[in-house]
Amino acid sequence: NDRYDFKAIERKWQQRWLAEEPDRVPDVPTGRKYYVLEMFPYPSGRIHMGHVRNYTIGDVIARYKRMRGFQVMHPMGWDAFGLPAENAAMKHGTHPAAWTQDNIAYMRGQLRAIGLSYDWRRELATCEPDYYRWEQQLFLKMLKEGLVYRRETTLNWCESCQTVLAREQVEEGACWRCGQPVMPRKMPGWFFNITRYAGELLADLDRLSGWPERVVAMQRNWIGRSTGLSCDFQVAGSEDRISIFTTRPDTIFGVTFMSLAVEHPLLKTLSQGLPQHEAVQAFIQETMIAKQRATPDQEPEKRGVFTGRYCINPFSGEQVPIYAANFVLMEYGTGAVMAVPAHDQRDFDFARAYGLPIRIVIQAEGEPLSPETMTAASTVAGRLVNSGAFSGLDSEEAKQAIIRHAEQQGFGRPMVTYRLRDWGVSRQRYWGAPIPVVHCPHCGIVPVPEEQLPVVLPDSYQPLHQQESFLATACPVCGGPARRESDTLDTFVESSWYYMRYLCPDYRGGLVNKEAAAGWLPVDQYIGGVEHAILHLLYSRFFAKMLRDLGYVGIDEPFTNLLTQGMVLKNGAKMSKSRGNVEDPSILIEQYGADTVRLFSMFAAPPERDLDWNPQGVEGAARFLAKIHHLIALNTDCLANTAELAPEGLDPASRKVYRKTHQTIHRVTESIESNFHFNTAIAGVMELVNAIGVPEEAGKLDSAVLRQALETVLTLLFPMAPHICEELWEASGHRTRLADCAWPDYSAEAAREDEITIVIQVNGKLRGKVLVAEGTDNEAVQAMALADEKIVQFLAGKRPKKIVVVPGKLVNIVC
Ligand code: ANZ
Ligand code: ZN
Repeated sequence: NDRYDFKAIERKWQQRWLAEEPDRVPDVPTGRKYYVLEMFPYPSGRIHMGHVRNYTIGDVIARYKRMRGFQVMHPMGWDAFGLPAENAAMKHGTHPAAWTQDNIAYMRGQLRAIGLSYDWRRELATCEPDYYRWEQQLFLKMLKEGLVYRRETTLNWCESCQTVLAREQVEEGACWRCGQPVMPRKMPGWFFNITRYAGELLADLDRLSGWPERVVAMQRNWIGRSTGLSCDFQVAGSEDRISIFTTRPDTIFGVTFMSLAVEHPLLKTLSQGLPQHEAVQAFIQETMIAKQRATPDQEPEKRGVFTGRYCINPFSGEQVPIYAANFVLMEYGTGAVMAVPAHDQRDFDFARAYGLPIRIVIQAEGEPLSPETMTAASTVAGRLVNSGAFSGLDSEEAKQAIIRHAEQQGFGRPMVTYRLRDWGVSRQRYWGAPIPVVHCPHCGIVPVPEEQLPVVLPDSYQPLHQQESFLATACPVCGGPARRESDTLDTFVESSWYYMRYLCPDYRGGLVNKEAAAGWLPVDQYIGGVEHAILHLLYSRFFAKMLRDLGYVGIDEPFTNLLTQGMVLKNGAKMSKSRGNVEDPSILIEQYGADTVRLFSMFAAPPERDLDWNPQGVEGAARFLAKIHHLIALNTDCLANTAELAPEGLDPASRKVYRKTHQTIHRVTESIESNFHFNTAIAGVMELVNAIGVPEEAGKLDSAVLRQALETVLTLLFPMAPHICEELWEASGHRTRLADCAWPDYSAEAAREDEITIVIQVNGKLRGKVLVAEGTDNEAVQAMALADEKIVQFLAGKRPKKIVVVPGKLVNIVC
């Protein structure tokens, strides 16, 4: 089993594919369509094993579906904007555009070396003005529709660098570059109104039966729907009202104080003229700074300050003190919380810390609760106590009754809130798509006229707010001096619609050609890492719905099926630069060939599982391909022989191979169709190769049977190892490409095992017979014998002492 010359073979086929473009498809499909898409890479410099695995999975599916008669859309491109390009620019003084283009050129070569069957004519890079101009056009349309708006946000600001920092650029509260402390700074920013779609984004999760349940659950959780009551508390001695949102209206008689987010607008004036005012303002300031420094998983110690004012519980008429508190979020509900320390843990902690009263209003069965002895809030359901006319109701009934009462009295209403926030898309960075608006001192915010699109990034790679020549412009409305917007768009915007642009990369009439979209969308199979389970997928779903409503596309959901592939590990640890355990795909391909690398990564684990990279496994895959090469090389004559296969009268050895061939087609097809388990598919082909036997002896088999078996091996293996299979197919005299052949059908008749008669004896005497498939194992034969009607009658409930099975002949039951 010498290694075959994989280099020459792979070079030859890759050159042909490049020249002949066999995988090109039209912008509007002309047959049964299938759209398979892999998450496009960030052009970071080199591809890694995770990419190889992701793209090979997609490629195997694409090649398989083509053989199944589908017209397959299988594109590739580059998610080309983003921070690393700017960092590289700073470090090496190369322009982000040049750095990105160089990386793309290099990585494109790496992808070609894997033998991926893309329609390369559809390749796109999101940093090209020809891509982002359509995004800018859409932005203007969204502006018109109220789907994008501008408001103040708090950002991380480094005073010494005069720049906004991304979360990942803040290290322990300090700027990653100069080490100076980062300060919060209010600035206007642009937001996409994704919350308008919160309800639909949530409801349609039920339709995504082709997605991993885990991903659906993560999305559901992220959207986070809550239902409850919004209710107004009047500030004592004032006309001001505080609206709260609660999911527990049943606890409203247990309110002992009110907590406001530090950003709550009332806090500016609430304590004016009172001795508390200064302390409140200081607390607000402090908390805002601390919030900026906190990492998302840090839960800060609960702190607050009394405002000196009270508000009135509309149900009880009771006055409770108003606090500013650091754990209330302005972005959720109404930014105000009616605090019920007896039944909410955060309120409990706060009440204990500040000596506030705790009043029990829900009593569960069992031991009566007491505020003095409680060590934690009681959050279970029960009966209402101390709750006026509502006392005695159980908590679920009470929720409804209390909402109804508030509605009737006009101080409350049912309310649904979502945890999902509007999508802040402003980035104060250079390497992104410019936001196409102009700020005019007279006319305000003015959209850039469509015929002036794209607003192209200037050549100089400073942040746009520092580039006077970019900023200075004339107002499109009044012609007076105006300033361009200096923010660029979050790169997640580009990746929310790239799968549409692939369909018509040269289309000049808009973001997507409607006919192409109608023909190809939705994506039938999307494949990528689970790290994108939330944001990228949610944003893409939002875009699909929004573009549907804007009349671009006719789909509700972008991705019918989703496969989240597992990680590539080495000795159980994630491959990463910091661990120094990275396998470079290019070196592996150089050493073993693309087919081997592909085969190994498909064989070592099913796609959704983690894959452990091990050298023996790669060697094994290489040996297997070498064996096939050898087997076919020794039997090319047989492949050229066109004699008909006559199943009757085959010699036993040929009959076995004939049967195994059909069984293998069946098994491989099932493994792919049910859940893309290419590992079991490959194992099936390996068994068939074993069944054919030693290559030198294979010639003894019926030649039509051998031909069918060998052709089956090549066909079934083609999606995983396309170069060698195509080469051997051609070498054995075929004129058509293997890629153009149909996936084989199997014959159930041919796959059926021969049946043989097994004699059943009890204590050495013949008592019955069973028919079993040849090759059935002893245990199964024994079970069938014991289940045989005659034997059951004969044994009449007696337990056998011993059972002897003579394979292929008899079962003797001793009792
Ligand atoms: C009173 C109450 C009593 C509450 C009780 C809970 C238990 P979910 O389920 O996550 O939606 N809340 C409301 N707005 C808030 C905000 N902006 N920041 C922090 N907390 C806020 O949570 C809803 C509950 O979280 C609301 O119900 C409110 O506290 C609090 F025994 O109101 B609850
Ligand atoms: Zn103007």
